[in-house]
Amino acid sequence: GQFEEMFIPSFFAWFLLPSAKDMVVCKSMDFLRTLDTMEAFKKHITDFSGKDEEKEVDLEQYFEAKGPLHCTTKFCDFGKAEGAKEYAMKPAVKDFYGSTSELSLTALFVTPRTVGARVSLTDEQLLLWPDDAEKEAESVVPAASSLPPGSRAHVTLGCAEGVEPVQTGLDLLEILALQKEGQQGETVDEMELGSLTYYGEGRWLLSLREPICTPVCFSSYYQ
Ligand code: 2AM
Repeated sequence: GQFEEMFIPSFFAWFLLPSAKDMVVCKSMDFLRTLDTMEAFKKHITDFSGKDEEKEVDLEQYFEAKGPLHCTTKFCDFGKAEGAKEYAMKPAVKDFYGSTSELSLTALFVTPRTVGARVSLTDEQLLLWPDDAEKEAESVVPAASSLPPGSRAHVTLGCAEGVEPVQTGLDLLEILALQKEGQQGETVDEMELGSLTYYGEGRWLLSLREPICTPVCFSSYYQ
């Protein structure tokens, strides 16, 4: 019949509930505001300003937030993405659809392209994580497929002008790949929120002392 064909969404995700969204935005804005006034950041300002060493960078203005805050599980592109239909039909996806849980944000990161939060998934949440999410990034981040499942999980908090949100997960994987290779980065500061490390080329990671826990609903987006 006419209702049998399943309409596959743009993407499946855990969506932050409205009550939690403001708190997360607030904390990330606080972080950006602190970061761009730090001497360590100013030392590497050309990562963000291009050649101009004198230029001030206002990170709050630099990034633009887009759409509802969420952690994508599977980008489906209305069924056009590889594995979209298989994912939509997974028993776990049906079982958990519309259910609420808590996401644990364990780090904030900034690059010249994106700002995001790293998400540490629970074993139950990993049931909704696609097997090939990390491997799909291999052409951009060669070491991605050797990272554990869920490594790519993140919330995009903002993108620089002209940058698509898919970049945020790739930026996170790049930092995790550097860590795995044994690059310690340069721990620049103990901030109130946690310890801040610089990985070169404008890549900053703040490991949160206390994870930010936020209520979410597993659902999908059709626009
Ligand atoms: P995001 O998960 O980093 O925010 C719609 O474009 C959503 O799907 C965005 O949230 C975006 O990035 C994510 N997205 C877009 N293209 C993607 C891709 N090729 N792989 C994974 N996620 C993608």
